[in-house]
Amino acid sequence: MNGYLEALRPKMSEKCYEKLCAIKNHKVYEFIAKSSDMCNCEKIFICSDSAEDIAHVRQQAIATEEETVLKLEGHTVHFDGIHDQGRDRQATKYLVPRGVSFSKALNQIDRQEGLVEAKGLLRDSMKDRTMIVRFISLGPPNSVFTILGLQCTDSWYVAHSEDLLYRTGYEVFRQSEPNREFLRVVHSTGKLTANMTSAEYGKKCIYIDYMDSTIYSANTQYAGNSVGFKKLAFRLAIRQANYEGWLAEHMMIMGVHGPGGRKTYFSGAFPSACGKTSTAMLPGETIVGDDIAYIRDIGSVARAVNVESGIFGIIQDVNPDDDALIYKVLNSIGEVIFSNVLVNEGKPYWLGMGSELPKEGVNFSGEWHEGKKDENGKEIPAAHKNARYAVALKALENCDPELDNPMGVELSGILYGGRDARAYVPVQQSFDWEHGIIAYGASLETETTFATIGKEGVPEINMMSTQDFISIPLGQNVCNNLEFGRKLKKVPLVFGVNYFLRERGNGKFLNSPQDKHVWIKWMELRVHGEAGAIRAPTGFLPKYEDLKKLFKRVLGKDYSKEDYVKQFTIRVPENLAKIERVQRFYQENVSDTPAELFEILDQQRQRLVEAKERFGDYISPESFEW
Ligand code: SPV
Ligand code: MN
Repeated sequence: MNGYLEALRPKMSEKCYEKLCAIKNHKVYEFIAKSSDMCNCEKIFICSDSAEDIAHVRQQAIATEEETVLKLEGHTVHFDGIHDQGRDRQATKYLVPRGVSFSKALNQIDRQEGLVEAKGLLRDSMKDRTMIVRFISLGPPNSVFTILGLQCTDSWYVAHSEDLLYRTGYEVFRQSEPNREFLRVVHSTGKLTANMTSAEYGKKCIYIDYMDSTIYSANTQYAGNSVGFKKLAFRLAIRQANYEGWLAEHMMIMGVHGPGGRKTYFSGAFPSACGKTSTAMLPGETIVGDDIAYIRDIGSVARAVNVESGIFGIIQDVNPDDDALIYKVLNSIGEVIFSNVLVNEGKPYWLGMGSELPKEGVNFSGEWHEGKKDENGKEIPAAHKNARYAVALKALENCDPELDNPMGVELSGILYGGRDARAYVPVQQSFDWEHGIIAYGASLETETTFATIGKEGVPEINMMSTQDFISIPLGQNVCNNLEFGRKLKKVPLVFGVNYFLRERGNGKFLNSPQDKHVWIKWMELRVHGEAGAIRAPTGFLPKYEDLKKLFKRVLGKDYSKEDYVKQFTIRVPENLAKIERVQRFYQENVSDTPAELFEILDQQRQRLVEAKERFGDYISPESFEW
């Protein structure tokens, strides 16, 4: 008899014990037993993913008041604490063994010290509570992409969210060989307030122990910090990908529908709240995933899967005009967990939903009325900007049929986009793989958003949009990306996009949110060699005539030459300043930066300087067209 199993038995029903015994992996028993011991839970619930177990999880989330039922069937709402409304960068740290050097830009703590702290915070955290055990398959099960995950949590809301967002994994664990590896997460919301939110937010800790493939999360409920398979397991997957020669990326995946019924797949990396989900959701296209992709070289072709099977999306600005598809789902019967919205008479409301909001209700601050102030005298909005919805992808009519293809989908293009008010044009194509990875991916600059706790609008470098999740030396990450493409026979085209370019002088956005649809259609044509381009110093730019046709066809809009010139003018001083900032970031923070990064940026600088000598500081795209 296994000692761990024996130790766990008194905390479980006979049924749960049987479910656990059916998994023949003693490391599973060991992790559950150690978590149970540390957290001192009263009971353990093993979720086998049967309809009955899944219903039980949902029902418990409601019974414990972590979620409240809304009017429409299948809808519930969950609130996180007022100080727990986004990913917490300060509280998220890598446990780094003594003597190992990690890039300065990564938040880290000595491993031993961090383990003592995390375990101290989790000690006795589940006294009088049930610990829920969930098994998950990251990526389609039984495929070369599959990574298994196991989470122990005391939050029924977290366990319920995992249902909507991930592929179930109990059966995969059951059928796996006894020594199958898996990622481990132990999470506790910690002490609770009367509103069922984490009370001790000052003691929040999200520690990543990559030596043991384990994540410790305490005193938080916000899904990005607590749903282990979202950004927590992602950090470990990036490390595994590094050793095994594939890529784990913060990318959406979508099928773009082109002429003659063809479908071409793209993946795209954007920092949080920079248009990733809305790109993947463009009407008329199909979505494979909106947040995390694993990409492998299979037969010298880049193939990608969605790690998840649902969306934990930002609800702000989801309205019938800008996001019709998801708006419909959020207003239909079916399972949805809303978080941090405003609730009034059983109905959820959010900012930018396209209709008026009630003047009172319940929100993340508790009972709310218009004009209510927080502890610093600041007015509390009706709903949080980072309010979200969780839905299964299969609930969407635009879900791509290849979602569960164990071989993934073939990527023909990859895009990188940030919140860049000043420099980059709305869309451009790189000269080659290396140029794209360095000038668009590694140089991705953005402004901080409400998706992470802290000040908004602070410009920063966010390499490949994975800066918050990279768990290997940053230079190594750049090398891995460079290497990956070099080995492919069919190299995806690389594009840089920028939905946030502002007009010089008046600061107005130069594009509407719908314009991204034109850019993606242009990329699709480029993949098939059906659109021309202009060779500018920063990449290939679209030609006016092609965009004009696309604006008409896709959006029914007339696209003026004047708008084109404003949007696609190469701003030399801004581009040179950007290169300076990127170089400085790597020089100061990333000791293992590959020389190639500096070379490619130097070449770009050179091209810009030469163009400036010929044409001046601000160069119309048409100057390059000959
Ligand atoms: C993001 O912030 O990038 C998200 C949401 O996708 S979460 O990671 O869950 O915070
Ligand atoms: Mn994300």
